[in-house]
Amino acid sequence: MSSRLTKNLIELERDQVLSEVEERINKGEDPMKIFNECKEGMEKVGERYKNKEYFLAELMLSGDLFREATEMIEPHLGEKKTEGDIKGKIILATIQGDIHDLGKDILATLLKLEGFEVYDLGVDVSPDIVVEKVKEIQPDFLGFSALLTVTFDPMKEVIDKLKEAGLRDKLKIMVGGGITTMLVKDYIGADFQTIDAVQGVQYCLELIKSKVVVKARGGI
Ligand code: B12
Repeated sequence: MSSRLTKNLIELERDQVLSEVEERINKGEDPMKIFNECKEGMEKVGERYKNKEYFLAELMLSGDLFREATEMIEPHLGEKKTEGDIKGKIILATIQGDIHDLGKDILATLLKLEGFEVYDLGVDVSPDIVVEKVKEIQPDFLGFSALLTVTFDPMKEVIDKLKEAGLRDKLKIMVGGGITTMLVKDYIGADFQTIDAVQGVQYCLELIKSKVVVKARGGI
């Protein structure tokens, strides 16, 4: 059963959504729980759009409302680590043809809170720019956020070009976003897939931890 917050988001009841978020934040409730209820609402809005009950205008309103709600939630997610704690570098991008960025932005916030240095290339980014940035920044991770099926080939193109340049094995590649699956991960040649930003952060933390252990033991 969906919560009242989820239902109000589906119905695009802006005032009710924002006042409930504010109230629950002030009561000290887990911000990720509130966030996930909003996210569930967005999935349902997407279903209504698919079933032609909603149109582009409603999709846009839901995006704006979700952004407003997450802007209220974000400051309560935790303490940002200081510069000395930087754990690793990550490039994030929504690839060419896709302008969805709500999920990518929340992932960026969570990664920064854990002490990662995040290079967010934005939306509708061409494959060549991603490849250039990987060469320049030499990140530990590359994360694609994908909400449209048209992104699969350009994401694959980036990974193929990284292979050609001999850079593929120097970083781990994640793909996330509502429409992604393990099949998408395998098709584009990524290492990890999820539709949950927290799991993405967990994946990065675990790998960085094992890298530090290998280094401490005298490995690479
Ligand atoms: C809001 C929305 C919009 C907004 C986007 C606003 C914005 N600034 O992002 C607007 C109105 C602009 C929009 C436009 C369009 N949209 Co739209 N949109 C949505 C909707 C309803 C919600 C998406 C969303 O933000 N969800 C909330 C976030 C938080 O969830 P999320 O992105 O999945 O992210 C979470 C995780 O997946 C994870 N994550 C995300 N990225 C990553 C990356 C990594 C590395 C990791 C580890 C984790 C991770 O972290 C987040 C938190 O856990 C979806 C429905 C759906 N089911 O997703 C349709 C949907 C994605 N849109 C769709 C469509 C068709 C369109 C349009 C083509 C419509 C049109 N006719 O113009 C355009 C495309 C424009 C373009 N070129 O990109 C379709 C896509 C169908 C498909 N298979 O390709 C969907 C699925 C709706 C549907 N069911 O038909 N849309």
